[in-house]
Amino acid sequence: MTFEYDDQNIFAKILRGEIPNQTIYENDHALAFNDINPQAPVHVLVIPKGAYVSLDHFARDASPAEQVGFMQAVAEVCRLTDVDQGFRAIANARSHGVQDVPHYHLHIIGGRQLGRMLQ
Ligand code: D5M
Repeated sequence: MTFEYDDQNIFAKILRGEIPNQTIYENDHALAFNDINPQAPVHVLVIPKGAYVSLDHFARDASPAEQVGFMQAVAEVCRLTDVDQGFRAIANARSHGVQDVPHYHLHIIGGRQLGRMLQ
């Protein structure tokens, strides 16, 4: 698998400051911001600052520091938002996964009772 990163994707533009975002948390390696089309009271996207297309790209090629920084951002999002009663984390990948934005992002969705996804 080769990963080709399109630096004109919308999250690359957010990282470059070309498009505004509602930031929840930021560190050296990751940015977390509100989804523009929220599916629940809490719907935050956590993205790495590096140029990774998808979860498998990030897991394969990101450095340990980037991976730790990303997971620290996930922890901070969970601390800063109302997900004490639970949440769902979703990473869509490529066409079968219905990924619209080709920069790896983890959806953190919560703040209400969610439906069962898998039977
Ligand atoms: O989901 C991509 C997600 O990205 C989708 O839930 C909308 C969100 N999105 C798109 N543009 C923006 C901006 N500008 N700000 C915040 N959120 C945005 P996917 O997993 O790729 O299908």
